[in-house]
Amino acid sequence: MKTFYSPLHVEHAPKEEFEAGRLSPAVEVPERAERVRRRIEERKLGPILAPQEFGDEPILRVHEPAFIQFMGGAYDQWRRRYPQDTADAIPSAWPGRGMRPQHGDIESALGSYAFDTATPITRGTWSGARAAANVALSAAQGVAEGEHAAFALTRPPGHHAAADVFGGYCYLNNVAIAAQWLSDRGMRPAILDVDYHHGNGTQSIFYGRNDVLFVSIHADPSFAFPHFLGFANERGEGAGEDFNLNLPLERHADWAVYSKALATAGNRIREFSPDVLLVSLGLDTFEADPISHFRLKAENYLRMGEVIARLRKPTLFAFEGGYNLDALAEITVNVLEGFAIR
Ligand code: FKS
Ligand code: ZN
Repeated sequence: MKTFYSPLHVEHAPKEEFEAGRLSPAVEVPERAERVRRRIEERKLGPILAPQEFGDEPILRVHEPAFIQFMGGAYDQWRRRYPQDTADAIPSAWPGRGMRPQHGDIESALGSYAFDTATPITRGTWSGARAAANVALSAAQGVAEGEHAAFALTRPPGHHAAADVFGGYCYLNNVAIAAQWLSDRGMRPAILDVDYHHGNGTQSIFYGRNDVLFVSIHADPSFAFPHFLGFANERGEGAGEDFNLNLPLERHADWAVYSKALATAGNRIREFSPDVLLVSLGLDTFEADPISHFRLKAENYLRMGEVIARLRKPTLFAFEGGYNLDALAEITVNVLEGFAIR
């Protein structure tokens, strides 16, 4: 299996996020993707390739032009506002109900475009986010040209980012951009999101459409981030009705619980009969993940790969969350090897 990877992600290195009432050390760090890359080399999974540059166009098929323009200049705007400081850009005020989103000033724009305080904009954020989109697009191109599978080692992740919203460590929705690119080339994509957190951004981007299926298995938003989307009764709207499937699980879901949801997801995907499958591959369902509560074990990820392989579709895996640095590389590659063996 080919892996696509760009070193530009290393320059996206948030130091801290505001979480649980305090500034705490960031968990979405460069080391995550670096460890996975090294493991792919060690296990000889296949070549690791640099992405091609796809330009703005495929990004603008998913994201709002004004949002892209803002993201491109946000760090410089922030530095001009706080020249004596080195802190990353984190919003501190939002347009609440009855107020009006504004974008003319860095503080108002941050609050209008962001949905949390965990997603700082640093000097290297924009180049890293764009590189991740190119990594996902390059993997999509590989699959479109006949590869049975490809791994996009995307960092920063993408599934929480909506058309004009960033948050949850995500700036550009890598998987949505790749899915739209494939759809624009005549393919019917299904997206399977296995991250612990609901892919609210991906859901919202495709919510009104029946040409892209979105299926997500995640911690119930009644107790888990992103809190405001991902409930079972969100089934799509208009033409998209019944083309969105949320499978929220209990706090401590283990493989017995998880594998049932995965089978349900698989049934819906088979029924949709896509030309291509995109997997938002979050590894924060692991039993020792520091920010999550599911209880999957390392070998369960081999099974996960096998179950996905049995769908027998050209498959693009895109890296999302997963924060246990000691296990992350092993469990990520387990999914890819489980898929390849099958
Ligand atoms: C819990 C606060 C949670 C933010 C969690 C973000 C999760 C991001 C992710 C992604 F794949 F996007 F990286 N804070 N008290 O894992 O879904
Ligand atoms: Zn997650």
